[in-house]
Amino acid sequence: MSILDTFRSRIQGIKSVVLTTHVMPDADGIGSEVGLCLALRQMGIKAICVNSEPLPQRYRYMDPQNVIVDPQDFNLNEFGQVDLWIVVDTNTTDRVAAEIAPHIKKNGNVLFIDHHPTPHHEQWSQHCIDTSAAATGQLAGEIILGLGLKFTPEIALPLYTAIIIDTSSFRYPSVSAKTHRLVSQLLDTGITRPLLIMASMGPRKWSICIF
Ligand SMILES: [Mn+2]
Repeated sequence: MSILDTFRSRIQGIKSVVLTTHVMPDADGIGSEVGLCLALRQMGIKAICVNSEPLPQRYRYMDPQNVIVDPQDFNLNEFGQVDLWIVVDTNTTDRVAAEIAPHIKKNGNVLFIDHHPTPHHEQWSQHCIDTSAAATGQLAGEIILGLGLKFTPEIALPLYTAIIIDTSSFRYPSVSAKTHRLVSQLLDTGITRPLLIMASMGPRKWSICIF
């Protein structure tokens, strides 16, 4: 079953999703969960992200709608039933924060979206895992397009950041034509690339850029 078909089948008929990522969230984890969360909301699904650590200052711009909450602010009773947990950029609850992992295990309905190898080969078909993808953000973007949803700037910016940081600005061999095709559609939303790079990577001295 393709990743898109797997995702589609897992969200079929569901009303609520909680997303999270690995401990010490990086740009790929944050970007993928925010992009998917906003896309799921476009579909009328109640969605929120729960991270155990606050967003680093340099990544705050990736979540202008504050879809990420910390576990203290996430009241399961208030949120109601969780139909599905989505974990991005890792494929094991061992790498999910200790405050969050028990909720996922207790619920049991979990979908991993990831590009890292996993020892649990038998579970690959049940999850959205593609080790050839340059970033989880690439997988998330391809899923969103595959569902027929439109990229908004608020979806595109975190996904673009995820890809650019995880590929170290398109330097790794995992970057493919598919990566660039997706990125072109992200940029078509009008997101501002130079500001983004400055905001996420910090200032660079000209000497570093030139030499
Ligand atoms: Mn990644």
